[in-house]
Amino acid sequence: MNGDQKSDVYAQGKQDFVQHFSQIVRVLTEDEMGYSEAGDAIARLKEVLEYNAIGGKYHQGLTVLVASRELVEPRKQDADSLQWFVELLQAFFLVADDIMDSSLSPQGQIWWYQKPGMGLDAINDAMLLEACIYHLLKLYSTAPGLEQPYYLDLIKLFLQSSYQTDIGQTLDLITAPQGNVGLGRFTEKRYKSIVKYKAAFYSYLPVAAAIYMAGIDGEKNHANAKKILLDMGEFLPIQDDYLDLFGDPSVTSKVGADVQDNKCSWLVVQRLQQILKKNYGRKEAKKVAQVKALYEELDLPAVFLQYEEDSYSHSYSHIMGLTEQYTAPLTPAIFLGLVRKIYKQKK
Ligand code: GPP
Ligand code: MG
Ligand code: MG
Ligand code: MG
Repeated sequence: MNGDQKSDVYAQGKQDFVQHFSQIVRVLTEDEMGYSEAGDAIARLKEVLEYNAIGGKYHQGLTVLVASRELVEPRKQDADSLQWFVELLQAFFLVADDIMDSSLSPQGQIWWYQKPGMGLDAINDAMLLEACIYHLLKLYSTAPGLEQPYYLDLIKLFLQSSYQTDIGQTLDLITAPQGNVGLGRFTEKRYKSIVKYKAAFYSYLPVAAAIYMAGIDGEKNHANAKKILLDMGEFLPIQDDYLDLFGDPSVTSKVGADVQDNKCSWLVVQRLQQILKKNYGRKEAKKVAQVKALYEELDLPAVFLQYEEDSYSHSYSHIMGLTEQYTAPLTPAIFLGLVRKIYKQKK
């Protein structure tokens, strides 16, 4: 399938997809949990859904559609609804992510959390969006004629994907502490872990959902899909990091702030590596000085001192812990002497 054909499949599905949204809202708003007093909350939920789940690229939702078409066509109504479940998860992550990242909005647009008078209430709205997924799964799984064997698999899949994405968001946030710049954190290894958890597993979700819906059994299919998608899933966040600084806000509909937010972006990781590649392993004193300056900027001397400290205490307690097992002539003194000699050496 070439790129044009592929985007056609996405474009063709989009209209039906958007049209089906009203049904999702209807199902959610008609079900007032039997409590008419909850009406005001349901009205708020409708507003949250319409503001946050509509207007994006629907990439995740349409991927469910495209993947289901390639597999066995499941029951139409089910497939249509399910595509929206992944979009609801996306909407939940977006609302929460914008709060945590203090995202700036482009001209003429405001994010949900920025609405006047909103404040921290937006946190609850994000939670509502997430709860809708499981609420809908429950409603659909018990609706007469719609009971399907794969609902439990889907619940597990959504829970697992959310957990992994949450872990990824945690890594993303703790690697970008506010007001505490430390370029040393921005390693390729850390970057890979962040994107693996926050985005790569997430890109497996729509395809896995389609596989379950199509009733295709087997660990092997899931394992294969996961392998391919985890690899591919690394690209999207890299593109997102690039566009954060170099994208045109009128096209991307967002204003980047990764630099201001101290984020472990692909760009900073690349830049640090570039400096090393240019200067490392060269004889010129200037290049050596560049490497040293970078190391200082990365705070590596402090990293070393901390390592020395930790390693010393580790060896020390290890030796002391084993004391009882020693028999002469192998006394702890031999090891302690050695430990004291090698640590804190100045040459
Ligand atoms: C957040 O990264 C990305 C995720 C949590 C993956 C789930 C999908 C979403 C689109 C939220 P980010 O903070 O760099 O995203 P953005 O640049 O869109 O704020
Ligand atoms: Mg963000
Ligand atoms: Mg973020
Ligand atoms: Mg980003």
